[in-house]
Amino acid sequence: MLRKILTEPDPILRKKCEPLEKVDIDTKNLMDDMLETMYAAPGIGLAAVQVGILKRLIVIDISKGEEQKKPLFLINPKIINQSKKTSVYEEGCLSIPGLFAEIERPAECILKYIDYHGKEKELKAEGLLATCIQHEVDHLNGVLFIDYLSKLKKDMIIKKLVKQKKGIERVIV
Ligand code: GNR
Ligand code: NI
Repeated sequence: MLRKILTEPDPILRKKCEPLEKVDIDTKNLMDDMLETMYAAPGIGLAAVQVGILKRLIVIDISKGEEQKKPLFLINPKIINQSKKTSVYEEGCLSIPGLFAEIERPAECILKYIDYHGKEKELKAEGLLATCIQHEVDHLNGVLFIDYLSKLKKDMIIKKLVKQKKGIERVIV
């Protein structure tokens, strides 16, 4: 089932998400819905909070169009190490449609998480995957990529988004 993706500024996107206690059928249903919603968007990652569920749950798939799909389900992810070396990617977010900005983050990270089957796993990520994981883990803590921009830029962006939501297309003075 497709779920509705919340967009900024929505106060839910700023809440801290709670860990899951168990991986049950409801969790799996939600993760399946999240993956379907992410593919349909289309996007390469989605956190549960983006569909209004305040749980520490992420789906990711960075495979390209032609390639075999490679979905990753990350439950209660915990970044246990981040490299000193950084990298810059142009990021977008399904909760801030149409906005893209270059963001600098640690180039590599090591992650502990629980997988779709409830098993504890560890993953070392680099490149786009590392960036995507960090972008998604930020969502679980109420952080959006625009938070890394200057206050001036961020304020401008939020003002525009508020106007868009109110349906104001032009402001004439
Ligand atoms: O689809 C997405 N693309 C993307 C590109 C660069 C860095 C991060 C991302 S994640 C984003 C989907 C999304 O909003 N996930 O929360
Ligand atoms: Ni996002």
